[in-house]
Amino acid sequence: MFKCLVPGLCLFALLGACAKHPRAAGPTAPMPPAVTPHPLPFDALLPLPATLRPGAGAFAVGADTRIIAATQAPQVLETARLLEIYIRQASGLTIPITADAAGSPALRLAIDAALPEEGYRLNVAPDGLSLTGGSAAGVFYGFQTLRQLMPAAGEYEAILYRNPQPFTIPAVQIDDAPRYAWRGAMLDVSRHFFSVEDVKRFIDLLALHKMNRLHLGLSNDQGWRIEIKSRPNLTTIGAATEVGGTPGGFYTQEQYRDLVAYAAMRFVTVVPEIDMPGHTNAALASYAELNCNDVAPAPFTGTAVGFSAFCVDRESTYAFIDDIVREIAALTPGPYFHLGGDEVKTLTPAQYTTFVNRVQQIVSAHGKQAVGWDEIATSDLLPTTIVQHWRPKTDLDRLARAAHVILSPGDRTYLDMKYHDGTLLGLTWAGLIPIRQSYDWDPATLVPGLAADRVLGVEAPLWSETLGNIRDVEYLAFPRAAALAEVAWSPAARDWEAFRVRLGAQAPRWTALGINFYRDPSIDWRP
Ligand code: TNX
Repeated sequence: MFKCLVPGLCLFALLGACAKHPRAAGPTAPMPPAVTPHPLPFDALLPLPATLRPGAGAFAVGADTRIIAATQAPQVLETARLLEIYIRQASGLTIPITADAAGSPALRLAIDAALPEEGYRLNVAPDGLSLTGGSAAGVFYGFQTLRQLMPAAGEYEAILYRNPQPFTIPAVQIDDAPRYAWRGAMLDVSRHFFSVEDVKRFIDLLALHKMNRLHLGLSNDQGWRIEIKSRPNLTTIGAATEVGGTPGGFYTQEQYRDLVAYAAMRFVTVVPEIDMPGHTNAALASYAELNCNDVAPAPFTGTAVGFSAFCVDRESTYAFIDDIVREIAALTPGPYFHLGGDEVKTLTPAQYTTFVNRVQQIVSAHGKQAVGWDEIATSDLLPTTIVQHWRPKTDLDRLARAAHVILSPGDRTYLDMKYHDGTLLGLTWAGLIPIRQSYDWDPATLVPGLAADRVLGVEAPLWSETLGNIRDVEYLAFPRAAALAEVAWSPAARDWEAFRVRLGAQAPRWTALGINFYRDPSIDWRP
């Protein structure tokens, strides 16, 4: 029987009583008993849905269950396929996907354009389940919620049971939509390089938490990570290194296209960043003419910042940037191009703003919307340019005048900060960031004077100076990325105690997925 053990969680479900959750009535064909217990099914939802009303009873997934794709939109069929795989892995049952299924209990996927675009309504009752999205994205997010209402065993790729084992999904109605449009993470593939497979896994983990932007740091002092056909030295020279002197790497254009397409299937938009005019040693080492003294510097494998810059007074620098932006824009279906702009210490303010003004024009000429770190707020921003806030206390008055802002305050969202003094990985310049600090804040009131409607959302950057492989990435990202996903998706009210319980409830799923998450001792992780 389902019991409401967490008052905070039941409170948000004001509209419904905590329902009993009896074992579902069996289908007509003889079946083994339902074996999968759902001790606290609604406590496993993260990010928290906007509204949830528990119902009575449960829907039993059994051998006669069908998935109905009421729309033939390819992306909905893809979600239907994910649902089918999940059920197969959780139960051993192979259930068909059909356009209709008269008489059979069904899981029905549909689109209703009257719902918010990324929103969905999930209705689970003993006689059927319907998941309706405002778009294919909404159906996908509804599936992520449904996934958290099904046994975590479904995350294991090996099929556990040889004999069909039905399970139940508790009756509920969930109406949900994101608070913010921009729910992102940034992965720095420059300081250390991560393979296409690693990045795909990272995308999967973002999508599970309903995040929809992957900002990829594709260049920095220590390495250049994307093939540019008109500038081959960037990969023959610039890509060879990474922090610590281990070999770097790069994505071919074909690999990058594949990555972007993989992300798009999961409703994640890739935001490519080429950081400039600073953080450019890898490019400067590849092409001598980008340096004012025409001397290419040696590759850099340390972690200092602020020492490099393009020769911004030369026309040839802009011809170079035009080549880069043109090629990357052509490979990137998403509307954004991130031009970096942070930590430039060797140019005058006038040189810096002239440069940023010009690069915004190049980005716009290639059909993309510019994004830049918050230093760019000193320039003449185009009406479309997005400013990414990162320095917790610097230039906030200028930031408050920007038209579009992404919030990545270093002291709350920087996934590369240590959790505590003893964390082996990570940095400390923005302080230690325990989970509660990532969770307990409101994007609408963070920057004094910044109108709430100028905040596009939240992004959690993960810089990779100290991260040698994807397991290290996961250790710093989880659980904080999940906390930030909730800050970006869920309504403003925060309930730390209820969140702790829901976070602890992720352990079986995250373990099944093999996530190397930090088991913070203040959280009661479920076995
Ligand atoms: C500052 S955040 C940087 C990066 C570093 C990071 C380390 C930002 C825009 N610039 O170059 O990797 O600190 O936390």
